[in-house]
Amino acid sequence: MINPMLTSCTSEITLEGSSNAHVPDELFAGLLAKQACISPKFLYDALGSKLFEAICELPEYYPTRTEAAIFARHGAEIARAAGEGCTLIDLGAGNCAKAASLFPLLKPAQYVAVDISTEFLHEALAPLRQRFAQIEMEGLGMDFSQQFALPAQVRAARRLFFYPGSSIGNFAPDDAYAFLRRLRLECGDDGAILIGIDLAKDKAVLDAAYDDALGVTAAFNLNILRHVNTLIGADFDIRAWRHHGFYNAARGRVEMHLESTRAQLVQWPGGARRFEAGERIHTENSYKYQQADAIELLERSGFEATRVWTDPRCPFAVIHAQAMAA
Ligand code: AVJ
Repeated sequence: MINPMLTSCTSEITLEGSSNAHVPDELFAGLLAKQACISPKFLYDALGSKLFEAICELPEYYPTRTEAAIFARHGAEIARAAGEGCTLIDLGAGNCAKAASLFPLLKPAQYVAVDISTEFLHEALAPLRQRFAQIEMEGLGMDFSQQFALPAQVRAARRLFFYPGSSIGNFAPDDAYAFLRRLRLECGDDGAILIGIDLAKDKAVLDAAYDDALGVTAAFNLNILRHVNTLIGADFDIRAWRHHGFYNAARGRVEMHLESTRAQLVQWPGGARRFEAGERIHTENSYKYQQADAIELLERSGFEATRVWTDPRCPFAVIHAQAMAA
């Protein structure tokens, strides 16, 4: 059952609005909106990043496994498309495992791992520096969903933006376009993107992937409230909320919500919000694309698809696209 009122709320990662320093403002605005929402980027504190890692191990959660199989199967072709010696910029690097799996074939000159979950990122990067001593490495703890400027130590030549896992799905299509335009501006005419995009599929498969039997996705979603408690000193009672994750076929996206199981007041220094029993907080959208639409979106953004790799058993696309001369 979908409450159409909820869909007006933006739980996508938005491009406008506050910078990192204004995180609380962004949270207050979402919590006080008629249809309450929390940006999915707040799913990723140190525990949230670990819970997402656990999600990637679940039998129901197909994207990570499907994409990894594409990398394993077509790694040599991917490396040929990208070329050795690029500046590999990993957006939402997390545990850095996906990029690391490509290092032996891709042989990047520099690896730049970017993630909002700073502590988790630096823990992941340390062993990689040992294992791949010949690759120059940078870890950037930042929110790249906002306007971002890459620091001077990031090489300018042959930038390859690596955006795997269908993280692009967290943006509404218009914001995805704006985000990709920014990437196009951040790489020169010799730049490219290697992106993983989840494709629309059977509702039953999607529902199970975002509401798994073990309840790991539920814990991941509920953890956002713990994180918000830490960020703004709120007093969310985690036990009074219930996870929902389902495919909204009409909107072409998976949605995650948290439902209040009773009437309650949530307070934080300087504010409060009353929630009725059954009222929901929208925490994530995960858009699922048609392959042709994904390619068209990249082309409108200034990237020409050079290769597309898919999995015949599970619709998911890995696309290498070259910057088109401006
Ligand atoms: C990291 C945004 C790609 O949308 O599938 C996993 C996050 N949410 N389970 C996704 C997520 C619930 C994931 N992305």
